[in-house]
Amino acid sequence: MTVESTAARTPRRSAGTKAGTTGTKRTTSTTKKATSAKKATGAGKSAEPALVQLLTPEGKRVKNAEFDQYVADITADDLRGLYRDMVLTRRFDAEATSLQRQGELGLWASLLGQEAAQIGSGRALRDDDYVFPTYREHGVAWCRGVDPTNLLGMFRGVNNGGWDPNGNNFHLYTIVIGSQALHATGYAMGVTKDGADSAVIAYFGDGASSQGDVAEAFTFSAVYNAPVVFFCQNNQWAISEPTEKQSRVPLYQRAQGFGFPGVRVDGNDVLANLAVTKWALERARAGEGPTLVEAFTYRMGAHTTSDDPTRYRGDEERLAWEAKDPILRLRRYLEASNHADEGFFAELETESEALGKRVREAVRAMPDPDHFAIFENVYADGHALVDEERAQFAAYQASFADADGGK
Ligand SMILES: Cc1ncc(C[n+]2csc(CCOP(=O)(O)OP(=O)(O)O)c2C)c(N)n1
Ligand SMILES: [Mg+2]
Repeated sequence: MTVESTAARTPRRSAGTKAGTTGTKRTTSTTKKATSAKKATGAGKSAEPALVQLLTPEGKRVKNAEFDQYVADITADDLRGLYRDMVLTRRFDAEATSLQRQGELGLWASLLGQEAAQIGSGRALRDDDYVFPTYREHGVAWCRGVDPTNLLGMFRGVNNGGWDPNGNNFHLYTIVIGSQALHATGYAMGVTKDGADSAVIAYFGDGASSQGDVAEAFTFSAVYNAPVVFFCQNNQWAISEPTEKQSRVPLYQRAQGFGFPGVRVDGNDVLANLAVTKWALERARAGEGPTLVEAFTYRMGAHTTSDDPTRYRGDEERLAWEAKDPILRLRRYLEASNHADEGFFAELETESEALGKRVREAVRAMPDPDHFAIFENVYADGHALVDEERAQFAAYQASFADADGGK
């Protein structure tokens, strides 16, 4: 396994901390692949946490005895596909940020820098798997086939979600930090009761890892051997709080105390994220229970468009992470291995611009909702209190008409 310290700020570690963790004992159908990969999460002697990496920041493919097998069948076409996914996701994200700045959206949470973690893990999923995202999983939504324009209604304030979760097995964005880890665990327990072999994945951040909901999800999923993957994007910041304020040990080691494996992957390496997530999903399908994946990455932009990161972090670490850009490293690999030519990159550029235009036009055309619609979905058969609130709201609305001379 290649171990590279990508930490711009090395997490504070307690003495004697080992990289990796113990696995679950309740292995029912351990495949050879899974057994061997589990070693990658085992105790290491190095002082730095182990980091699974298949592509270096320079775009060089490095061998990995445990995880290569999960991307062994990847074709040049697949690699170009991963690149395309990342480029289009970044373009969509940039458009959304601009739309917020132009007053078309109330807020936007950018995924800039986290494309590899999201596309790699998103492309590891099967259609029948179920995803529980935070509010930043635009790349995963893309992989699930959710139209990007549907992600923007909530941020424009014209709907409460914008897509049918069961249409793409992609749950609605969740703002209550960490709560979706419990939703995912409950869903995964249900999958087992149904006798299905699909898996569930819960996305959350480094900050969320401190939430009680996440700890409870870890406990329940371990005890009930639920087929769930906890995919933690450690982007180094929870708004203005650095990861050092979340944990005294590397986050992936948290899993050890709950009795399931944890692994740290280079979050900016799309191949490594694909391989590690496939491994974790395979474990879930094989009845081996939960896995914690810590994708070690970086939030290149602000927490949201309401945040100004220059108030709490310097340029130095951003520049260090820019050198590890996920898109650039795959481009370097594609070019060096002659898997893509200039024509491919030029065509993608045209496609990106077309996506930006489509998103812009779709957002501007979104109709304002009926202001009274919110009262319709509270109770199936209506309720006196809701009627009272509707009447109050109607009076409030009417007061504006009075102020405006009855217009
Ligand atoms: C239960 C709860 N507490 C606080 C907040 C406010 N809040 C919104 S985002 C955030 C930080 C989350 O950080 P992290 O989990 O690292 O995810 P990231 O935003 O970095 O992707 C907080 C505290 C919230 N939404 N929900
Ligand atoms: Mg974070």
